[in-house]
Amino acid sequence: MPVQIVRNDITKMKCDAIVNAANPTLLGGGGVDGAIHEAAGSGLLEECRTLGGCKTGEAKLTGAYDLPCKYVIHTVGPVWRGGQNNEEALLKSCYRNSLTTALEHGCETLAFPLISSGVYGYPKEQALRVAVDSITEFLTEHDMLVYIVVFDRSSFRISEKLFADISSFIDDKYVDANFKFRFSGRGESGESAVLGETQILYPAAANLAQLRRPAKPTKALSLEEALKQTDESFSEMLLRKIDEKGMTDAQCYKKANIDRKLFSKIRGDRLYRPSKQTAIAFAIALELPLGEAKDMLMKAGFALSHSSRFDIIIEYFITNENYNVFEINEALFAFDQPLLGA
Ligand code: AR6
Repeated sequence: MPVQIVRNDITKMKCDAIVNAANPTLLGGGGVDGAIHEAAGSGLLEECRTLGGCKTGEAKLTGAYDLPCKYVIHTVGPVWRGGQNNEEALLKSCYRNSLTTALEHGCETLAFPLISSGVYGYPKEQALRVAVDSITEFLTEHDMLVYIVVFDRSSFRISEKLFADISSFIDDKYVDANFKFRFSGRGESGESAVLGETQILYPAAANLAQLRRPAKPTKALSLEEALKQTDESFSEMLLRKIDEKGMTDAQCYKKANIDRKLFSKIRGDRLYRPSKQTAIAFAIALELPLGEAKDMLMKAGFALSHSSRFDIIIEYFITNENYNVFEINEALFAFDQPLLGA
């Protein structure tokens, strides 16, 4: 997962490098800067004294001393002055310069705090959006695992309207599913509403049409032979859909926010069983309508259930044709659900 949003203290991150939200003197301060200097020990301040400060939007690298990483990249975010004073461009350049510096020093993993979103006053929601956009843009050209480390839940607040919309969508679906289950035990499609959505767990049994076909009076098949005869697998469907959408593999796995190595595994193994989050991330990246998304999930042995808030939130975004994996993750986070790919 090339960009992961995690809740942690950045001084505890075991990455090749962590980024410090510093000030132009580079001589320490409060917030994340204070925490990093305290955890690194006095050697960090001594090295910082030799650097001659740092301009807003730029980045400078030091050793990490007592921290569990190799480097600290110090960057200076803009002070928020209402948003009309080049704040966004300067914040983007903090991310770009820090990422470039990390790349130049061979870093494969890097952790950012939400730069400028504390003492410097940048609104957290907007700061998060700039962080995600800048890092995603960089990762379309480079391979790196980047964490955005948020300290408090308020960094991750979706708009009240979106929250209310999703809440009422969950209420509708949740009530709907429970009602059908309790009072009739059967959904409109004739299948048990709850069980019909959740019980199909294995790809070999996923194709109901195939199950309904009369059994051929042939000799028993070995398991391997039987598996070969199942319909198109998840991996095959994924590759076919990528071609149909005219995407490259890289465009697809990057949009899904899936690691290249994991994608290669899926590509190379026709019967690969991805996790539910991975399967959903691909369905989102391919912008599949709900029916096809469910079909793809079924190939991996999963379903979207109305008895799971996570599933209903995914359904909400697909139904509203919003396929932005980061926005979906923000909403999942706001509703205390696991994130896609995390
Ligand atoms: N780990 C992760 N995130 C943290 C941590 C931590 N240990 N501590 C705070 N945050 P700030 P800025 C979050 O104020 O806005 C310093 O004095 C915090 O919740 O550290 O860029 C410098 O010397 C917030 O979301 O940095 C500068 O003078 C985010 O980190 C000035 O503050 C950034 O908050 C820089 O201000």
